[in-house]
Amino acid sequence: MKCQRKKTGFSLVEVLIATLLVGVSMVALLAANGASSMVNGAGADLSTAEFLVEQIREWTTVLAVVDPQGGTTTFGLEEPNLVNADDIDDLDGQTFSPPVSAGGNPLAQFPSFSQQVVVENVSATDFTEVVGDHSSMIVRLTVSVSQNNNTIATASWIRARY
Ligand SMILES: [Ca+2]
Ligand SMILES: [Ca+2]
Repeated sequence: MKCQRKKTGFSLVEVLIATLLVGVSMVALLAANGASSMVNGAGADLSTAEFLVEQIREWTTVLAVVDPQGGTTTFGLEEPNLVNADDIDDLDGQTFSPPVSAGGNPLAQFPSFSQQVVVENVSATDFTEVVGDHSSMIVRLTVSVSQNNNTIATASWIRARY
């Protein structure tokens, strides 16, 4: 008499295929997680850069367009140091590394970032046309924020001397 046993469980091939599929899924999940982390990191860096642009914007908001004492005699820093800056062109050509706050104080918590400031007089009819220092009533400020020497945010805005 022949005894027939019913097969139960999985064959070796089925187990190997299932293991392979689980492994491929795990690799895909890890890759997606890594890509997500990189995107989150880039987003955080960009947010920091925008914050640092805003610090310069706030600082210059309270500064005069031309020096309160010297007027248009000098383009650049008339004071002995930046702590005493009192007009916008005092910041021209400055690089702040570590970056500075709206009060001009170093922000040591961002050591890999720096702020570069350019101040230029531009045409009153074309803000993209740079003219001679103090030769127009319009000043354009450009702030670039870099991280490890890579520029990641730039912003320009206009101030008028009226
Ligand atoms: Ca000044
Ligand atoms: Ca000045």
